[in-house]
Amino acid sequence: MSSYHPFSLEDAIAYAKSIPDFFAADAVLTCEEIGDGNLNLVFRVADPQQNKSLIIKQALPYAKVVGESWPLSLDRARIEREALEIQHRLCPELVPAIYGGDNELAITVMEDLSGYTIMRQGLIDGHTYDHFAEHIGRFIATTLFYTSDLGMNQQDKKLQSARFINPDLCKITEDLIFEDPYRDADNNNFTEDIRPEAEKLWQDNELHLEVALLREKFLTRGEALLHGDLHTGSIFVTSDSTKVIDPEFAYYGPIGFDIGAVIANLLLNFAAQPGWSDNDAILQERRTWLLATIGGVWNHFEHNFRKLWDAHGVDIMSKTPGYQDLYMEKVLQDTIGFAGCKVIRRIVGLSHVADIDTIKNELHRHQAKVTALDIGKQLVKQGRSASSIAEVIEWAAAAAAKEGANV
Ligand code: SR1
Ligand code: MG
Repeated sequence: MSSYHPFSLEDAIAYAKSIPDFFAADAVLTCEEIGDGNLNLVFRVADPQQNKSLIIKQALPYAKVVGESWPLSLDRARIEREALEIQHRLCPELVPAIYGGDNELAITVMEDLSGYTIMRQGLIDGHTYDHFAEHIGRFIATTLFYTSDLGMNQQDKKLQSARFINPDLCKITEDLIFEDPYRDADNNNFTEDIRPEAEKLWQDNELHLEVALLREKFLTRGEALLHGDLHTGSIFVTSDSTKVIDPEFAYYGPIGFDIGAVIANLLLNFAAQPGWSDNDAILQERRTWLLATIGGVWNHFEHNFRKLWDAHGVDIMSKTPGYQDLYMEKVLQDTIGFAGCKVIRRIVGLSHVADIDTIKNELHRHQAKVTALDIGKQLVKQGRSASSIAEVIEWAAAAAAKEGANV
């Protein structure tokens, strides 16, 4: 019989005490449940006397955001821990340290990042992070290159991909990102003011064709071990450090999906900024930073990925002149298309973003949704013919220039 049971605060303390060489045997530990995500319990266990703490994350057997009617496999906790271990080995300074875990209890024990801010909240609060593009571009390039057929033994990659079959979490993405927003689905979630825009999405065949092509890539292209849910709520930041958490959606998929996720969430914050900026100068300054950061994320990813390919590529045929350029062009186009899908799902799909939903001013909130949908649709429709990240920046700026005119 399985020993699984959702942890109480006392269970979390008892488990934390069993981690070798962390807390002193006589330490008096405190514990709080701090999980604010859609799926899991998160406990922070601390020894205030010694100023030491750790995090215990436990998967629930269902989606917390919906309830027990939406069962989810506990194996996602193992997948998350193994993905974190690979990512930490490849980018130790960009991923929290893992202290332990238990597959049956569906828990992972890891470094506490209490001194950090969740990037989504940091952006909402008006902060900018000048090292972020370099850090996340390097994280994505390194973790994806070394888990792909370009950077690892191709037979080992096949065996590794078998450890990351993640059907329940992939189905969430397949439904919530690549299907529901494009039909009148029960799980959709939007305010009535946005219904006309949602209905346009349901009837837009040109859009549906591009989404079907992107969905096919998500379903079939096992290019690299993705993080799988790389939004700004999965990234902790300080002014000079970045840590990526929460890869429970990890699976072997198309490289552009992770880069697209980061860019989509920067664009969602871009669309939201009139609701958070006190005056036009601040608005322009923040939006300029967001657009520069979008360019920087792609450019740092591309630079690092090409450098790794040239120096450490394991596939002889991939050295064929011209192949790398074609490959990078495909990744750019996928990135843009996936980013568009990820923007659209956060406006009409089940799960939204605080950047937009917590804007107090109703008109600003409505405008942010309209701007985001405008950008998202453009990205999906134009992604397949794009040749530069500068086009994304132009489309976002053009959508912002229309604000007020199309609400
Ligand atoms: C039912 S889970 C909803 C969303 O939360 C996660 O962070 C993923 O983005 C997922 O799509
Ligand atoms: Mg998450």
